[in-house]
Amino acid sequence: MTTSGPGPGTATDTHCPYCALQCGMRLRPGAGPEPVEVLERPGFPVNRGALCGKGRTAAAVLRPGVRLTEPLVRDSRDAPLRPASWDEALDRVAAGLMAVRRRYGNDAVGVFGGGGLTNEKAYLLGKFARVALRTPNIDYNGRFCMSSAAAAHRRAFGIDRGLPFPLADVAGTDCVILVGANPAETMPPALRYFRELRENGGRLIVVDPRRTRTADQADLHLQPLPGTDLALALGLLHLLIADGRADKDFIARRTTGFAQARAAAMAHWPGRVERITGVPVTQLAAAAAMFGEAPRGMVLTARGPEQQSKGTDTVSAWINLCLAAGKAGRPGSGYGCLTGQGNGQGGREHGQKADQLPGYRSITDPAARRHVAAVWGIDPDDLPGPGRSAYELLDSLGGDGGDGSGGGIGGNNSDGRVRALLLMGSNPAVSAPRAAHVTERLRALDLLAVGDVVLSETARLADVVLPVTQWAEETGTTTNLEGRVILRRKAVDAPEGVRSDLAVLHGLAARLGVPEGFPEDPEEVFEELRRASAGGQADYAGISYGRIRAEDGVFWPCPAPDHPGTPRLFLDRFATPDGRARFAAVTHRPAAEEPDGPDGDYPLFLTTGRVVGQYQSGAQTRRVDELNRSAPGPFVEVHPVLARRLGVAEGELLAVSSRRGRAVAPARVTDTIRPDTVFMPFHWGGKGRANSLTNPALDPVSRMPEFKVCAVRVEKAEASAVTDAAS
Ligand SMILES: Nc1nc2c(c(=O)[nH]1)N[C@H]1C(S)=C(S)[C@@H](COP(=O)(O)OP(=O)(O)OC[C@H]3O[C@@H](n4cnc5c(=O)[nH]c(N)nc54)[C@H](O)[C@@H]3O)O[C@H]1N2
Ligand SMILES: Nc1nc2c(c(=O)[nH]1)N[C@H]1C(S)=C(S)[C@@H](COP(=O)(O)OP(=O)(O)OC[C@H]3O[C@@H](n4cnc5c(=O)[nH]c(N)nc54)[C@H](O)[C@@H]3O)O[C@H]1N2
Ligand code: SF4
Ligand SMILES: [Mo]
Repeated sequence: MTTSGPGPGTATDTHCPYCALQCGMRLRPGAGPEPVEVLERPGFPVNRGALCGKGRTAAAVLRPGVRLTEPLVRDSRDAPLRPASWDEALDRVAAGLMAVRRRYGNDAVGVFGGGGLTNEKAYLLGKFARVALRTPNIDYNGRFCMSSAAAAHRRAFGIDRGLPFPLADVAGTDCVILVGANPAETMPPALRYFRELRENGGRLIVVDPRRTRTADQADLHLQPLPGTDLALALGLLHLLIADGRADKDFIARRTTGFAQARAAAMAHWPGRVERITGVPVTQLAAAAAMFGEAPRGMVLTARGPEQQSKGTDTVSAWINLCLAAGKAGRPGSGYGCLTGQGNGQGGREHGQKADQLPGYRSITDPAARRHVAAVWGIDPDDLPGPGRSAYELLDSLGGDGGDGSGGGIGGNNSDGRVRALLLMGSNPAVSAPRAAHVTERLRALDLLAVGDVVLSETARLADVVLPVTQWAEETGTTTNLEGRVILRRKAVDAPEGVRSDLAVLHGLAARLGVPEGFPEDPEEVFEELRRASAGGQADYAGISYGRIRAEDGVFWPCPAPDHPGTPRLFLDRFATPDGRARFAAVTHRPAAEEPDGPDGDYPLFLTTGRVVGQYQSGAQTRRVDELNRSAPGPFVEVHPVLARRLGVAEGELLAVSSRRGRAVAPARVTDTIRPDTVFMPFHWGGKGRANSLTNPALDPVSRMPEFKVCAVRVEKAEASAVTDAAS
């Protein structure tokens, strides 16, 4: 169980710290300012040596001048952060958590995690919340990312794994519909498979309100209004059935619920769908024919259709289309979701989600509670129940304010508010919806403790900042978008003064009176995770560090050491009790907030997303010069027709206002976007923060906020407007 670094001069095979592709890379001790140099690792099958700019420059964030190297504490609310010893910092956090628990009850403390954390960290964080803090209130940023696709997956297939097949299978199918996904910017090395698909004679259909660099490569680009994917999918299903292309044999043998789904689709005839989506009937018919005629096919969704207040139903509608076409549970066919964060898949399996226990078990299932409690050595009755979802948790922070929509927790915390928060691996002051409100809530806490590698916008608000080790400085597993469990390996020692997240949890648990059960060694944590996951849906029991090293990763479920792992799911049966996939009878509904007409206060759609040069809240990538040169700051994409109406030229400042706030950023004039819609990337805080505008309307099933649709007003801003924009 060694986690120490390799000898001098040796190269270490590991993986990128950023997105869910988890590209393989090789690190060599660096000769320049960076402690390691990033090299290609052609042998890793997913990216085959290719890296995007973020991966290539990831070592820049390891530099001492860029990252945190000592704990910081604040002596009072208004005092500045100052350096402190680890003992002082951990004592402060433990005392603050204990004080709140004593005064208000266990459920007045909360934990917020991240989908970038390794499986070991995510697992131990969930255990820390339930065993050391005994609070139900833990959730994570994956709620903003994966939750709608996860809910729809489980509804249809009984299990949630982003891709039920290796990504390389994309190259060998006949037709792919890529819905609200822009891999040209978000996963560049994955584009290879879409290119190969077309070289092999397959077709690519892209659904996106913007003609992205991904859409440029498509055979057909459908450009719907934001928030109308549900109607679009129903319209395609309608046409597929009307054209006699439904696979009756597959439907009869392998599915249930078709009659109801069919009835719902029949109410979405092409003319109606054209009116809702803005996609012409001819294009709808072309797409339905292309997909229906293809012998094999896939639908892949990403955040476009998922980050909606109806994201779960929307994904269900796309799954319905696959099922009706007989394109699921067969080699070369299926529905998949392109998971986002580095460990977006594993992060949702091991218990940092409010309603889950390790192994993708439900926290309300008595058998699951018994199993996990036995591994943890506690009484099942002492395990808390489900807590609040991410936005509801953030909204409930602090002694007063918030919408108080949370609810569902007991204890003696009569007003149900969370007054102390431990946060690891997220930067919600930039990335949460309605971010000005969330920032105010974070400020209202009795204690905010943040573990991070850099001083993020959220860490700046903290009472205690804990500087932690990064990808190249530690060992741990992640699970990529294919469900492949892989090993990040330590390549270099961290600077003195920095500790691992696992060591932080170990130190805090000991101070909270739980000295056992929180090991600092990642492999020891993984061994426990294997046992906790055994028999669950995401079964890792047969996976070990040794096997991952030998096999370039192992696909879960893998219930035993001699089990080969499961690259392809559902070929014989779906993971439902009767083995059949379930259609969902879903119907279209409008977004929670729509433009209020040409003369209204908020006449335009705003949608948000990403650019290739920055990652998420930008906490890491905004510290890398090369990336800042390629993506220097926020912008507002506007169509030339709209720009003319606003009297604004390229580069001039625009003020964008919604019912929640205001943001100011330069115009980027382009005919690749619909004239009724503007787009902002969300990678920056300050005046150009897109999330000052976004709507925290939640999907009723997944509790996913509607990042992709809200109503705004756009005006030319005077330079003076910059100073009074929301900060
Ligand atoms: N460079 C970079 N790469 C990343 C990340 C990053 O921050 N930067 N983040 C990683 C993470 S965590 C994630 S989740 C993934 C996200 O990966 P993607 O989902 O590919 O990224 P987004 O840009 O959020 O959204 C994709 C597309 O959805 C479109 N869209 C907007 N509204 C709608 C709509 O209503 N319907 C449809 N059909 N489409 C719509 C947008 O125009 C955008 O082009 O990327 C991962 N990779
Ligand atoms: N408007 C809009 N908002 C969005 C989205 C959108 O499309 N539009 N997308 C949403 C999505 S899909 C996502 S995933 C979220 C992501 O948004 P965030 O949750 O803010 O994600 P990151 O910016 O990756 O923040 C991760 C933080 O953890 C730190 N960190 C990195 N590794 C570690 C580690 O090992 N340990 C610890 N303790 N810290 C670490 C990083 O430095 C960084 O500060 O944003 C959501 N917000
Ligand atoms: S595509 Fe994702 S995993 Fe690959 S190098 Fe870029 S950020 Fe890293
Ligand atoms: Mo994400």
